[in-house]
Amino acid sequence: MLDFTDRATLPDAPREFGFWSDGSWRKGRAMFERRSPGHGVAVTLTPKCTVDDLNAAVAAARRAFEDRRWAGLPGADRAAVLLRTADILRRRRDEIAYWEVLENGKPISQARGEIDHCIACFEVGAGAARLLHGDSFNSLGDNLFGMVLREPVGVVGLITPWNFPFLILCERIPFILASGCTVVVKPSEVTSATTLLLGEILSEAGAPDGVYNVVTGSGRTIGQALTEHPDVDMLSFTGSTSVGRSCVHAAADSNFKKLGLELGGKNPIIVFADSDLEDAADGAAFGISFNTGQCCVSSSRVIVERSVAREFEEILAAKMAKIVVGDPLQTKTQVGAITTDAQNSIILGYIDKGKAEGATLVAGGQALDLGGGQYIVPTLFSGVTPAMSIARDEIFGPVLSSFHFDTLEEAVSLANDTVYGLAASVWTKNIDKALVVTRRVRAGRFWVNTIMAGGPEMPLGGFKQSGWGREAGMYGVEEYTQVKSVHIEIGKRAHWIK
Ligand code: TXE
Repeated sequence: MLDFTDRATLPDAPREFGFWSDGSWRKGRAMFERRSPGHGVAVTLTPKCTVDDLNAAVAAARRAFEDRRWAGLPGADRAAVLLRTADILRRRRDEIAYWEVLENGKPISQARGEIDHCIACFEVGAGAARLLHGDSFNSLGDNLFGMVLREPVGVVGLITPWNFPFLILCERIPFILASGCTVVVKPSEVTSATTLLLGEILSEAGAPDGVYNVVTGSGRTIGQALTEHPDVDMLSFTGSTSVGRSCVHAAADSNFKKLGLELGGKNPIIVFADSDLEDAADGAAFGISFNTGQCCVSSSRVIVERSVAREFEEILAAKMAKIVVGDPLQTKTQVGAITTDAQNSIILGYIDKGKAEGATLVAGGQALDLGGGQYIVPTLFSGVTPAMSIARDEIFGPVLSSFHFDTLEEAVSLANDTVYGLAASVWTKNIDKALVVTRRVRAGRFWVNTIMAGGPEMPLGGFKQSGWGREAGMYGVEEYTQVKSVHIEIGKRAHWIK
């Protein structure tokens, strides 16, 4: 029996999972072995599904949608399933966090906090299921009454990445299910375990068979086939901008499925001289180190007023040096392992490029060898100029670039000097500056004197090349609906042919 508490240890052998389709576990014909990025040992085996497995899952989701076993329920009944799911997640919190740590490499205390957030997502989703409604028009004259119905889009395909396997899933699933849609999920091949576990949890909570299905496997085969599937009505994709672009092509070339996209970010954090510099430095250190910077809303560019730049960077570097990097199963760890070998090489490559392009390394910069895992110390570069690759590209690792500005105009222009627009923050004690910057920076999520705060009541999503649409809250559930205009004649209709 595995122990999921603070004394958690590695499993003796990798745990084997099936895939989840039409309400039950199915056996995979070939398996993918996942090694813990923090420990280097095999921890899970998940199926390499075939396109036939995917087609069967889509067919199950289609049946479950068309016979109205889910969409036909009162919102209160869907809400009850979502609330029971939240209860089961509360009970199984430490176990889900454990598998998340072993496949992803994130620290156990962070993973547990994420599951708490997921529980909140299901509770907010339950509220959304009951509150979802359309509109009416009582202004069309005495002979006509108009209603706008919100109807579920249908079968949704959901493709998720490896950085927040369960959190990103739970920022979408409760809202997809609240709308009455059914879903086929394709998680990242390296972090599929917790997405699979949600199948049996939703089933225990009372979700009918076929409402939630998971097919595991590679992006190139299963992911691509899902994006091209003619019987999928909508696709929600979170991942790289390049695969996001291929989703747009696949949708156009198949059935014009509706798309929701959450893609990359290169998020600015603007620090004015009148801010509390300790607070801002703490926010910047957290913003770049949380989830080892493998986070779409990581604040990877700090834009600091020149008059305090040196002082600020000293405070920030001192804080970054105190961050506890290490074994993700230890509760004191703040920064765990880099999730994949490929990502580890990408991040180290950018650290080399930063040095080669002439930026000054102020903190970190080195990889750590901690007994079989792959770790990178949170890194700060100063003297970064807008043309450098560390200034422009989404590194997706704990590498922060510092820029300096003299005027508010310059700060806003540096902040907006990116193809992305996912998140941003500003630090100042001056309300006028805070509001001007909030209005002028183009980003879907914005924080003033804080960072990464918020809950599933608030919408998530990006401007510019960071994506299309919004997830979570009432905005999120509405994305999974389409509106129908209904016109009702009152009394006798005037005849066209007299
Ligand atoms: O992402 P991919 P990767 C960025 C980050 C990172 C880079 C590459 O910069 O360095 O992307 O990461 C599935 N059709 N982000 O390669 O490939 C894949 O199996 C359909 C930012 O892991 O986009 C997985 O389930 N699906 C991002 C999902 O897409 C395909 C989070 C994401 O993988 C597919 C992750 C295809 N052709 C990476 N190819 C963020 N901003 O949150 C792959 N997939």
